[in-house]
Amino acid sequence: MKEHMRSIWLSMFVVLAVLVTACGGTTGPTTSSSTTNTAPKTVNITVTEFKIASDLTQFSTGVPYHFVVVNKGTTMHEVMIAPPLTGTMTVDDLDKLRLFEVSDIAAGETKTLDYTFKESASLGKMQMACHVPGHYESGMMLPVVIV
Ligand SMILES: [Cu+2]
Repeated sequence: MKEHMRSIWLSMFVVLAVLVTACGGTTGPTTSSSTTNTAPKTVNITVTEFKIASDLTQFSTGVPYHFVVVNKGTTMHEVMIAPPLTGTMTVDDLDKLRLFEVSDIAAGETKTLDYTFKESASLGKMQMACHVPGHYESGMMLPVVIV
């Protein structure tokens, strides 16, 4: 009888121990990996007359990016990611093809935007550009690649 009670207590302890480890094993790693996956990657862009500089020009699809655009120039600028302006294409046409636009960045101002690329683009297909009249023609563009 004494021996029988001991085995019951032992089996209850084993069941309890299994439950505790099962819970700890599933909740722990899941929460920590989800927080690291969603942290966006910061991209620093500087605009001046008449140049766009970015610390990153190759992007990956599915990765969240946090674009920080600083206007270190003396006039209003914008940054658009769109195909190159060619032939008879107008800026209005580009507005329909653009991936995103950070517009009306005043001199000395910083604007931010979060964006995740969905489609890849080889060299020559997409570029960062400022389409304030006359700026693109003066060289305010930077080719980008999306893989
Ligand atoms: Cu500009």
